[in-house]
Amino acid sequence: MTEVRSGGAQGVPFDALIVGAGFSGLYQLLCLRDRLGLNVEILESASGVGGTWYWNRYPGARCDSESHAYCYSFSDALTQEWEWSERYPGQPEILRYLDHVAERFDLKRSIRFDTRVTGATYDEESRLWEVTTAGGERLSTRFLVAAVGCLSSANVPDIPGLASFAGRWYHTGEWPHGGVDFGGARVGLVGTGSTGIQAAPVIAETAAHLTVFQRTANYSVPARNAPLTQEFRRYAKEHAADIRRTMHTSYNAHPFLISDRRAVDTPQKEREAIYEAAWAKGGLQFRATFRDLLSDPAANETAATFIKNKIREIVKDPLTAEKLAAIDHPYAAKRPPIDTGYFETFNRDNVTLVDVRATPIERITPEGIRTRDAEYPLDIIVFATGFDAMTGAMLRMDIRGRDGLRLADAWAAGPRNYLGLQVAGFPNLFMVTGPGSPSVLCNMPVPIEQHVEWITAYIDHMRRNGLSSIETTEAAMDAWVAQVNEAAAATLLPQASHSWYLGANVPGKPRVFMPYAGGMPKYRRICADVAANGYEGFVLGA
Ligand code: FAD
Ligand code: N01
Repeated sequence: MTEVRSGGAQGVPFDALIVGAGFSGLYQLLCLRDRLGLNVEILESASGVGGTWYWNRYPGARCDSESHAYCYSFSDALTQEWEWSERYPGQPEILRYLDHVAERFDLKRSIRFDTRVTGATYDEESRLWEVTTAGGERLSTRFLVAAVGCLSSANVPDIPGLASFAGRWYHTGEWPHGGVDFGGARVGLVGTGSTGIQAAPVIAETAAHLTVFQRTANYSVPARNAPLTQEFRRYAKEHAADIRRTMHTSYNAHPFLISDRRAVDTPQKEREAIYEAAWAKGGLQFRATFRDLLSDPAANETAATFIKNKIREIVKDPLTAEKLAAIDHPYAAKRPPIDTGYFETFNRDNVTLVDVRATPIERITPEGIRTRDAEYPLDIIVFATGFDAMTGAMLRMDIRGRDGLRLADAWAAGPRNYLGLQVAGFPNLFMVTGPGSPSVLCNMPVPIEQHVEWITAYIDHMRRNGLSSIETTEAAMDAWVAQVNEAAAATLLPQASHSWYLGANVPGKPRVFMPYAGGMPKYRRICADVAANGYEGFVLGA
């Protein structure tokens, strides 16, 4: 292992600082420290590694990528030695996995925990970033890698009266480590995205009463989670290379491909049978049943109708069923949840659904939540209200680039960038899976590994060529933003007008479709070509 020379403390600048110790930051550290031999550390606000899986400890939290794909693939030894227990492991198991990775590769000695980065300023003369932390540290570094997560900035809605609430309230993305006891409590759950849909069935098991406040009805397909059989585990290990190849070929980087069939060309009976089989199998494969689901409204309608009919079959009370099935956007135009008994939960006597689009929440009172036409007394409120996605964590740091340019100003009209990796005016600052990259539309470990390896190769290239700064250009950003918009426009994704892909869930946030929807294989090729062509779109400085 490379000897790490001391950085920062003696005034020696770091070669690189990484912000964040989730999937992205851990691998970035390994690459820069152990493969390139750089003097590098991670700054992490949490007290441990894991990122998403450190923070999201809410009841029911688990992944919706299958376990054999929701992990790193860079180390064959790691793949062979780690045993997943379930098709979709829960948060504690994924956190154990990331902790294992950190221990196995001896990463923790290079991580400063409980260290929140509050600012980063680029110094033109020294070509260094000066990074400041909430604890008052000032550290300088040549490269700054923001591995801050696309879904790491909790979005607590600004509902009047929250401070007056006499009970307890929690955001799912900042869940207490000791857990929350719902026993005998009247619980209000606000939000029916992937998180609310996972949490509701589990909370309902112990709460005296659960009231689900739904603003936008949502699709969900059963996860059909189950323990992994010995046979499947053996298969996944023996075929790890094939699985990796499939993930690298697949549009969403999952270990399965989207079918070549079109829903609109498939006879109705056959189409229904395909949906039934996918429903029975469970999981995100449902989205892969036909290749036109996300491009042709008529095709999408067939999937949407199938799921809405399933909701009506499952939910016994017709009024509740209608509220749950009153979905106003195409299937999968918002990130499609998968669930374990979500719709069935509304058949319980202790669960009520409140449609807060019809009767909006007016305020939170000391006793509970008041909508336009009723008051709901509550002991606990759970906000499953999502995140200031893709840009929130970047903008919560006060980042200032060349000539004092604030990132917040550069992104006032939306997160302009090149390849989701860099922003003009911010030399030597990289984002891992930033806006403008396919990231959140994928099984994320795959785009994370691709970005980290690309950034590593780039930094290596610079060092070998004696270069000290790299920065993208306005022209490269304009061209890339046009490509991102074009890719989105070719899909139905922008049609979910309230989705976080568009920033619509955060009041005042610019409405821009943020991820690159052209697919991971195409994006990978674009990045490889950029590198092969002498890092086109970047200006390299001596
Ligand atoms: P994160 O895991 O978010 O880590 C970012 C880290 O940066 C955090 O630890 C944070 O504390 C730290 N940080 C941020 N700002 C600062 C700062 N200013 N100073 C210091 N530290 C900072 N993706 C999938 O592909 N499949 C799934 O099944 C899946 N399930 C998910 C379930 C949930 C509940 C959520 C919320 C997301 C899920 N995702 C899933 C997306 C998930 O975020 C990614 O898969 C992945 O974990 C992201 O890793 P990351 O390292 O990029 O970011
Ligand atoms: O957040 P969301 P999430 N009043 O933004 C509602 C990943 N993830 O945490 O749609 C009332 O999707 C909001 O309503 P609306 C995955 O990528 C994965 O659930 O804005 N309601 C919506 O219903 C996912 O997409 C898993 O009208 C309010 C909900 O809150 C991403 O994380 C599990 C409101 C927020 O849904 C985010 O998911 C969990 C208000 N003021 C998360 N404000 C897996 O299974 C917001 N809402 C892998």
